[in-house]
Amino acid sequence: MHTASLRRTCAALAAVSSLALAATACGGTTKEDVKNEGGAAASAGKADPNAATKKGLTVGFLPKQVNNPYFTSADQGGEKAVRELGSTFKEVGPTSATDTAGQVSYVNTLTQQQVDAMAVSAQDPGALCTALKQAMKNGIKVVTYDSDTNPECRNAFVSQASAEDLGRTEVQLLAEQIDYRGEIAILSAAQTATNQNTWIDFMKDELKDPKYKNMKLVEVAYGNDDAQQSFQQTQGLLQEHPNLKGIISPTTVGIKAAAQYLSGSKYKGKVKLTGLGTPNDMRTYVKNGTVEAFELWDPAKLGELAARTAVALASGQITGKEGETFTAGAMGEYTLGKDGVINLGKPTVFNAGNIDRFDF
Ligand code: RAM
Repeated sequence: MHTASLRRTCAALAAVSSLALAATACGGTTKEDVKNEGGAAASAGKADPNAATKKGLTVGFLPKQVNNPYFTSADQGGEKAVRELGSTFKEVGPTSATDTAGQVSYVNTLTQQQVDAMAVSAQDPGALCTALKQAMKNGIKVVTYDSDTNPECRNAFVSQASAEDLGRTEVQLLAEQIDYRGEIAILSAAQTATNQNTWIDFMKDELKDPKYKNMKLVEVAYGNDDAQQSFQQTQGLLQEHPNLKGIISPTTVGIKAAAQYLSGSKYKGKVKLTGLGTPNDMRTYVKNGTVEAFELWDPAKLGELAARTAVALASGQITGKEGETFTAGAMGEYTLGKDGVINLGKPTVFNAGNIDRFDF
C-alpha cells in the first residue's frame, strides 16, 4: 500500500473503529506492544548473546595489502576460524598499501557478491567510508581489523593491542637502547595509515615526558610498506641526519628493510632500530647484532579474532555496542569497548633470548 493510501485508511479507521486497532495498523504504540517490548520483534538490532552461531556464511577479508607476509599470516588465521565455524572464507585486496581506490572497489565487489560479513584493514580512515556504509545498508556486517576506519563506517574494530601501549612502548624500547639521548627518526608505512598514525601520535606524546629531554625526533619518513622504498628512506634518513642514534619503524615491512640497510652499512649496531616486526623476518638481524629488541602480536590470532567477531555480528550475538560480550572459541570471552573496539591483548617483545620460540 502506498503511504498516501495508508494514511487515508488510517484516518478512516480512527474515525470508525476502536482507537487501539487504528493505532496498531498505523504504527502507533498499543498496550500489547509495550508488553512485548524486549521480545525478538521489538528488539530488532539488539544483541542476543545466546543466538546460535550461523553456518554457511561467506566472510570476505580485505587486507591493506595482499603480498605482505604479515597479512598472509593474519588472513590464514581468519580463514582457519571461518572454516571451523562452518562458513566460507574469501580474500581480496590490492598489492600496494597506497592503492586506496583499489580498496574501495574491492569493498564494492564484496558488497555486490552479497557476502554476509567483511573484515577490512583500512589504508586510509575516511576513504572507505561511503563504500562501507553502503555494505552495511545492504545488511553486510563490517569489521575492521589491524587498521581502523571511522567508527560510524563499521560495526566493530578488532585492534591488535592498545594503540597507546604500542606507541609508548616503542619509544621506551628505543630510549633504553640509546641511553635516553640523541636524535631519532620514525620510518612509517603509508602517510594515511590509521594504525601507524595513531601509534605515532602516542610516540610524540610519550616523548614529551621530561625523561626524554635529551632525545629529539628529527623526521618521520614514509616507506609505504614497500621494501625498496623503505630501504631508500632509511638510507635517506642516515644521510640527512649524520647524528641519528635510533629509528622506530612501526611496520613489519619498514623494520625489515631498515634492518637490511643497517646490517650492510657502517651503522650496524651503532644506529639502533626497533618497532614492529615478525620474528621470522627479524631473526637474522637480531642474531647478527643489528637489532636488540622489537615487538609484535601474533597476526594469525588477530585474523582469527576478526573472523570470529564477523561471525558473531552476522549471527546477532553482538551488534557493535560498548559492553557487549561474546565467546571467540578457544580464545575466550571478549568485551566490546568504547566505539566497538575489541583488543586482542598485549604484544610480545622479542630479543635474542626468546626469538627462537616464535615461528611467524
Ligand atoms: C605492516 C602493516 C600493518 C601493521 C604491521 C605492524 O605489515 O602496515 O598494517 O599492523 O606492519
